[in-house]
Amino acid sequence: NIEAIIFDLDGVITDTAEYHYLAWKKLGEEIGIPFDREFNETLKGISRMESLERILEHGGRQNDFTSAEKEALAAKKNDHYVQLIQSITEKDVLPGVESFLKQIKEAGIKIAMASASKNAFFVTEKLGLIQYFDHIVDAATVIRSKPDPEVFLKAAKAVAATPDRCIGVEDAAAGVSAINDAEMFAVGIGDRSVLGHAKMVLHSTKELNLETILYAYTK
Ligand code: B16
Ligand code: MG
Repeated sequence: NIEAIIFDLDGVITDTAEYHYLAWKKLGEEIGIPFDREFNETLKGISRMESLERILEHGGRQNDFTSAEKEALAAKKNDHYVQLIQSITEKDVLPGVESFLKQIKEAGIKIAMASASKNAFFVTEKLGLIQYFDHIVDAATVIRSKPDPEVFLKAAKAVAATPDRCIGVEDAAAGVSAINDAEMFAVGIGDRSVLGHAKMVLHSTKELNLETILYAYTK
């Protein structure tokens, strides 16, 4: 029996990727590293500090800043981001997500979140979904980011679920790897060519359905 379903946030529950993009772009312009949407794809699901490192490398400036300066740049990006996410509402929940959460609750299965974002709690509150979650892992307590399974294992532990009785839902390749290494059942949302290592791949959140997923799990 399934004990918990553990969700990623950005790309699964809502599309904050656009806001992350705008915030990084603004910071990039401030330090003379312009980049486009295509490069931004490589930042999805990646933690704040790691994203900054990738941007600096992209601009050939990885050796130009001290670690204190890097902390300040990351904080500045977050200020831009926090400003943008103030306008998030229930309308920003991806299609099919809330009815899926309802199905899980009614089935008596725990719901947890394993996001790399330190703003996950705030965003979930803004989306009006906070009441569905039994636990949201505080990203600040996670030492090793995805693809490491740490965040998913922490989420399972918090809701007293056994990893092999958990389902993880992710939109990023690193996230699917994290779920696999946690020995959970991975459901990927997106492109099969990117998420082929997931046990089940759905094209969009509209296809999220508890019955179908439980069937695939038991098969
Ligand atoms: P923050 P997820 C990730 O969310 C985003 O995809 C990624 O772009 C972002 O850098 C990361 O959270 C950290 O976010 O700066 O708010 O702590 O996909 O793991 O839900
Ligand atoms: Mg994601």
